[in-house]
Amino acid sequence: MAFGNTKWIWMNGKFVPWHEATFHVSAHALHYGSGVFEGVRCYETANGPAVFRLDDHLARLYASAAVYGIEIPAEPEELAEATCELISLNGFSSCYVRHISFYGSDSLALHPGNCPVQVAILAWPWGSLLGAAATSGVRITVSPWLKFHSQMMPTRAKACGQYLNSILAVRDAVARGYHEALLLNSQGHIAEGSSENLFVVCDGRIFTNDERDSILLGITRDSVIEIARDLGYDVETQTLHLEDLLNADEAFFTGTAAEIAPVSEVDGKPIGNGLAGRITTQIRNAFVAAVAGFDRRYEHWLTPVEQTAEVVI
Ligand code: PPE
Repeated sequence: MAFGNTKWIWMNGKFVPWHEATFHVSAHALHYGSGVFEGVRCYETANGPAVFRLDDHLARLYASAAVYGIEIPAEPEELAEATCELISLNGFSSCYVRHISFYGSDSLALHPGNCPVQVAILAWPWGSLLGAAATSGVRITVSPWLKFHSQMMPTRAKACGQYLNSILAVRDAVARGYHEALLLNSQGHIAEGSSENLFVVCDGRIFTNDERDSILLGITRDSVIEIARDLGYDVETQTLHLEDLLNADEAFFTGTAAEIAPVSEVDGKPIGNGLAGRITTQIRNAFVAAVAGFDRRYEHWLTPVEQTAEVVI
């Protein structure tokens, strides 16, 4: 399993051993994807592990939940505290964290009615989603699947069932020998990767799209915009056309799981010189410094994980 040596899971207010963290097969979310989640990273810093932009991720979790009427049975402060305790109990110095809240078991009518809302947190060590391609360059393909329009399902919400669209796209891309898919939206403009936002660099200026093009508003995207501006770059949000990407000097993906990954080619056509670009590398280095606590300007993005002594079950 990819989950390594995770010992503890936090579930509905309690820490439970990995093998006991189960829900019933009649859970509403299993059948209909009626849940919301977050992916967060915890990084090693000189002062111990620290969670990157935890409050912003939790704010998005509650906003996603509100869209689907999911009343998370815990306060954000409780989830924040549980996240840090979970990381500490598992003894991780860095890891990926998944918060999930969903409709459990009561009825399988589509209207979730009285299905109890469940909430859980998992943590496990996870390197960059795109592996070696995150350094050498990600080879992407324009997906035959379109990103759903935000009037069909709100793309700002990070909801479980919405990811079937991404799964179709990434499975197709990998089956055709690419690392990742790029989804266009119903207007034919660039939306995003299956699990990343896209930036393009042209003549020293940086461009990315926004919610008007049916994307998830990524927290890494937001961090990169701030970091790039602090580095003195002009960052503009506007609709991106496929030609903008094909003619770009550089392009890169951003996401919690993928972090910052240069896009080296699109359907076999190299972007720029087909290597990680200079500006991409500069932003990536600044991001790495920020998450590791080396840059005081971004310290407020880090929630330190205190050492927890024991589990109270
Ligand atoms: N778009 C999509 C569709 C998306 O799923 C993500 C994150 C992003 C953009 C970037 O958002 P942010 O992580 O806040 O910068 N995808 C998460 C889960 C996907 C996966 O595990 O793969 C993630 O990166 O954790």
